[in-house]
Amino acid sequence: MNLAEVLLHALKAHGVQEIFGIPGDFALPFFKVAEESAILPLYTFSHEPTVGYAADAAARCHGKPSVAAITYGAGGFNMVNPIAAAYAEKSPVVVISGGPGEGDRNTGLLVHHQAKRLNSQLEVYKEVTCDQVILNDLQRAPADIARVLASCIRHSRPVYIELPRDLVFQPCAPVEPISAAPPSAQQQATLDACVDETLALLRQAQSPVLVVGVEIRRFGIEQQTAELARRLGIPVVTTLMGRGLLNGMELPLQGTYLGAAGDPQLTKLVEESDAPILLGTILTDGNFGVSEKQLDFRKVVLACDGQVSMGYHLYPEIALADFINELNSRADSLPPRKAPAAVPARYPRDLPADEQPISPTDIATAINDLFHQQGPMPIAADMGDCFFTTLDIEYTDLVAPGFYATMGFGVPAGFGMQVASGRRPIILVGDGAFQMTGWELLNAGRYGWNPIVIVQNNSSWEMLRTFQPESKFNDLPQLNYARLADELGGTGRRVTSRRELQQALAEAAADTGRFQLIEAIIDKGVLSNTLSRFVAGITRMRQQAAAK
Ligand code: TPW
Ligand code: MG
Repeated sequence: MNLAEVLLHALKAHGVQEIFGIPGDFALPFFKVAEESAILPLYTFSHEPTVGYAADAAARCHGKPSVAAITYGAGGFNMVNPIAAAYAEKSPVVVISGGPGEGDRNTGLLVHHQAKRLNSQLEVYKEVTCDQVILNDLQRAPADIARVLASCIRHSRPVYIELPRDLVFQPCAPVEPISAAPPSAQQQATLDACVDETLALLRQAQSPVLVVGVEIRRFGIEQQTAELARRLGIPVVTTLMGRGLLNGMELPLQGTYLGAAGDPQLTKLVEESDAPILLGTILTDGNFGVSEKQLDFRKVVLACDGQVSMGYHLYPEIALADFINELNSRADSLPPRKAPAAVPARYPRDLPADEQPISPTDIATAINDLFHQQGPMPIAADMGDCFFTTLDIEYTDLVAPGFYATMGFGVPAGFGMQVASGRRPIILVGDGAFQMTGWELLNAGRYGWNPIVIVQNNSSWEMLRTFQPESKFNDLPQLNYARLADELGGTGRRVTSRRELQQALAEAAADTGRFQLIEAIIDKGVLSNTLSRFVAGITRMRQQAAAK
């Protein structure tokens, strides 16, 4: 086998199911092998950010690494932001970049696409990946590939593999995957001490609460977490990024904690708890910032990033799964508690088919109605009010840049989702975000992807306007997105009333032959319920801060 085939087989053996990419001359040899060997399916796009977002979404969706392949320099630098997003939100994306070969390195000339040094791209990617390698040593390549792919899975974060273009066809030995080592005596002792302290805390606590976050999904331990919640008998909330976790499982789930932007009961439950146990919860301002001051971190047990912290103690090298499993096996030693009943989430239903203008909440309502008629569909959302709109939609598989909050994610993520799940997604996107990556719908037809895309068109960067209403730059140009859809190979419908919205959604759902785009005209200043509360919460906090 040659080096590229060795790499492709190793990817497959590590669970990778597809490659997204855009080639260039440094990457042409790898793409040739990828296409002709057909070891993994290859999907190409128009612009590199889409490659990164699609791989990120696919990885989130099937819980296995996914590949984003690009050329050196112009391609690689173009994809830094999506990989930064994947790093921040813990999505296991394998970046494969073509790279300069030995011959390119020794000419004394600058190589085209070279920014500063030949290794500049590697250096930049070191900031946004958890492991990296340039495969410039054929002897070491199999071990390096094994190490990097193991890191990707262990940390659930992106990794970077650069493939010098002149080594692609060189013979190479196959990769032996690394099997996880059993915990050392030292690690076991750390785990025991950590669980002892957690149980002691729980024994005394008056109002403990489990706050579960996105790592539970990334590491595939939702069942174990649900079991723990039942055994402990304490209420459970999810974070914004963890919304939809534990869906359909039997446990005392209370809802999604949103701080000042959320249900005040839930906010109180978390912020006044004397033992909040945060499992796999990335501490972000989106998750906690709106109320950060209220959460007393001296009382918090935080299990995330492969460690557990508690008050002033830090227990290193504890995998979340091990922590949860150990708690599960020892939870019976605690006095029994009776958790409150699960709070059934309530979502808006039964959109009136009238001539009223459309609000973001109407879009959520129409989608809920559709789900009740024909079953749920997965959703990919962009950043903008469309993201907050999803909070009024029933729990369903959702990918969204909930913490890193990058725009341009929605349409590419919908593709990644459709590839990974084989299901038709709904894509929610604002007009501003659509202007970044909506064009990629051009590529849907050739792969048979048929998402239903809902563009919330307010001719505005409305989310920014809510924070800074005086700025005229938040006005966006007018464009007929529905007509554009027809040009791009789909079917477009522009709707201005709730009646038209309902009808367009029914027609789009019925037409599965090509992608469907519904352009919903929304007046400026009309926000989703959650964004309204978010703005009100932040304004309140700013006023309080100013008054101090
Ligand atoms: C890659 C900053 C956050 S929200 C927003 C901007 C520019 C406006 C979104 O406008 P859109 O949605 O899509 O029309 P809506 O509902 O607010 O009208 N660049 C990137 N990411 C982010 N987050 C920004 C800028 C931003
Ligand atoms: Mg907008």
